[in-house]
Amino acid sequence: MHIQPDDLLLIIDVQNDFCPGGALAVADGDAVVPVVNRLAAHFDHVVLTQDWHPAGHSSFAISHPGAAAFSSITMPYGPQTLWPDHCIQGTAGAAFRPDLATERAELVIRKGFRAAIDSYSAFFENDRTTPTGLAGYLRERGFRRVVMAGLATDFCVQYSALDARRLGFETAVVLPGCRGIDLGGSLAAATTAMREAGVALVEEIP
Ligand code: VGL
Ligand code: ZN
Repeated sequence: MHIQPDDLLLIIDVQNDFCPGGALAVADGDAVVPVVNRLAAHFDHVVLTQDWHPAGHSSFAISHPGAAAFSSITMPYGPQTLWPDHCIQGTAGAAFRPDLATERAELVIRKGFRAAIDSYSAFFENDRTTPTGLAGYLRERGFRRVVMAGLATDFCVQYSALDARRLGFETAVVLPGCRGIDLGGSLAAATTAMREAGVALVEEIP
């Protein structure tokens, strides 16, 4: 692994609700934990994201009477997939997986905390303009490359990786450390979009 001092590992949403048994379980989601832990041991700098919704969040199907989970609606900021209730602030489902090595994280970015808007990306909410503050943090600290892994490949990892590229960071996604939800072909579409945007999709740290 050729890790430089200005490389950052960004670990996306490795939380109980996205793992088997959780409210929005990603198939085999817990399999990312040993991969991510091994990565974290090699990086000088690690940041975590945590999906962190208030109860009744507008991305929850239950907030839209008659709408089914995994269907799509149009919100003022654009299309939004509706999800089962998940990652509700302070619940066990929102906690990091107990076996995730969190101790070396220098920052935890919480996202999705505004009731009226979802946030897949670690950088911008789903209107693609409201910042989380992470870009400023990375720039101020002088990071050049962002290496990502976590859950889910086709939602929060993809959106974060596309935004990192848009912001001018060299960006890599370590695929063995990711698992996808795959709604209607979203996993293949995400892979294509990331590749076309110049995200390095890698098996190991290049
Ligand atoms: C995510 C759906 C809803 C993710 C978060 O972490 O990919 N997906 N909230
Ligand atoms: Zn969410």
